[in-house]
Amino acid sequence: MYAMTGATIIIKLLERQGITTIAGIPGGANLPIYDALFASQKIRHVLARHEQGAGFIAQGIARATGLPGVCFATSGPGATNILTAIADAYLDSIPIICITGQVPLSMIGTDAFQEVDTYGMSIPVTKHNFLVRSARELLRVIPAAFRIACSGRPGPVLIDVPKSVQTETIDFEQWPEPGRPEDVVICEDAALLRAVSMLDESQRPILYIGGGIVHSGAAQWVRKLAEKAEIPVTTTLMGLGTIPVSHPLDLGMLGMHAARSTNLALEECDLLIAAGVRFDDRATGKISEFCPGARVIHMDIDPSEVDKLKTSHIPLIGDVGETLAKMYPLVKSGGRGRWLARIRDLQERYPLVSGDSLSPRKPFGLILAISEMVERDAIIVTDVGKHQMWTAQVYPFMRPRQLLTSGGLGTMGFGLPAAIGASLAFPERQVVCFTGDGSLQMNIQELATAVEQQAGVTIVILNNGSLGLVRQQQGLFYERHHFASEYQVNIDFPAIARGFGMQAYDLGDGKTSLQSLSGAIRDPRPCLINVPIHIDEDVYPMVPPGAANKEMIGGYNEEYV
Ligand SMILES: Cc1ncc(C[n+]2csc(CCOP(=O)(O)OP(=O)(O)O)c2C)c(N)n1
Ligand SMILES: [Mg+2]
Repeated sequence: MYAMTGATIIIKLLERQGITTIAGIPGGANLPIYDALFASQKIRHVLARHEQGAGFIAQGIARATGLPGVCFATSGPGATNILTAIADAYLDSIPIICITGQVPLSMIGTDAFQEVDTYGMSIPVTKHNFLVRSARELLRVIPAAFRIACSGRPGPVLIDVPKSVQTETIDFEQWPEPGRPEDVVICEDAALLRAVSMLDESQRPILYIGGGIVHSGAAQWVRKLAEKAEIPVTTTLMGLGTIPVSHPLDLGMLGMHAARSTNLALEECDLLIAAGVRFDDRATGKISEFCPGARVIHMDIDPSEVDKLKTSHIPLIGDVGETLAKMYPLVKSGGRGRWLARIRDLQERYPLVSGDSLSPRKPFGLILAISEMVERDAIIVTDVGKHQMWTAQVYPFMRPRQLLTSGGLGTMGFGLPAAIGASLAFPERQVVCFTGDGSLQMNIQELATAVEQQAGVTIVILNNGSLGLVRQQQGLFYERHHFASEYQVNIDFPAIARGFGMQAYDLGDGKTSLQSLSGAIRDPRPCLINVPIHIDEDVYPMVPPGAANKEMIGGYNEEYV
């Protein structure tokens, strides 16, 4: 027989789930949970400097490992601050568990100090959420939260725990089993066989793969199927790394900032095998004109994704890894030499990188030079903006979970705390965060957390003195009205980083060279490198928002560059 408070039950259940790191910030409404955490020998607490930082640290852990990350916030402002990180996890299907403090049950609905309706506000941005009404409920709710976060299509779960529930003591006989993912759903055989013959008939198929492949651990099956049936593979931003960049069948990213050859190949394909993707507008452009001549096979674990934006000829609802594995032995091998030759021809005609873009003072050259300085198992994190797209375009990603980036929500401020989370999960690996001067300022306070935790992150600022991606759109579509997108103050980021206790370097100081920093990048302590980038360096090619992918502008062989 056990007698325990709700707060202690929470911490013990988290320990039983195997949780070893929690990021958060304490406050009045979650102090009992913090007091129980104080007594834990198994869980390390990471004190973030803003709850959004805590949420993204938990996400960094979850994205790097595939296992759920946990974060804590107090009621009211703590909860509202963490909501952005939860919404971000929701759009990218990342399993995190967020436990918020709430005012005591008797005060709910009275506009008590630091009371907001966290449950209500989190409904649209969580996979599931709970408002716990008794300590006993925790024995059911906490394992259920983990099961839900990790089963099927993963996602964030929020548990709001009133302070009176945290302090309530109950007796109970037995601990519940930890929450584990449910068995995966397998697609129907009849549909699978139809998909196999559709593929066998196709002359110009393309595999279009995304984050679902990463979540299901299906990268090896993508590769095997692609190699056997000679299918070129394009990935979304979330899918980068699932097929190595060096692979001859890799087409890179599709969509708004894809290589021209990739979008043109999609125009010509006769069969689109969409696997673990959701036809996001950044990938498809104007959906009615996406892959105009193609039949569509759509594989996804989440039935609500099928036919949501693009009607499929054959939906295959189930775990994508299982679906691809079942398909692999059944499909005909080879026979698509002409299609592969056509694609090589497009790629030669429209290279993404060429000429002076390889100078290390230019974005592509800088990113490629850094990729050669870091170890192969380094984890790459980005923020949101031009620097994110340049990284997605040219970094040689070789494995799933190598790139951590905010895809669906596109949240500036994601990079630094997510990089800290990744480093906490894999302390022996190098973690490089490519950020922008705008994005870094959204969660710059987490520099303190990185120093305090001695997280081995290298922060590389591509500093163009502007909200670059916004400024680019103003240049192209708003008559060059560069309004509210150019910073008037030149910030000395290295001085700020040093103020937080971090090593810092400036490639703009006239004496520091990138090559001289290889020791600093390898150093396990956190460091920051400021790299001046010309304000007019833009990201090309680009599909104008709302246009069809074939209407992309810029890139080599075009008047824009
Ligand atoms: C929280 C948030 N606010 C606003 C935006 C809109 N936005 C997208 S990119 C961008 C500019 C990013 O600037 P910076 O981080 O310096 O990157 P750059 O594009 O200059 O490389 C803005 C404001 C956003 N994505 N996220
Ligand atoms: Mg910028």
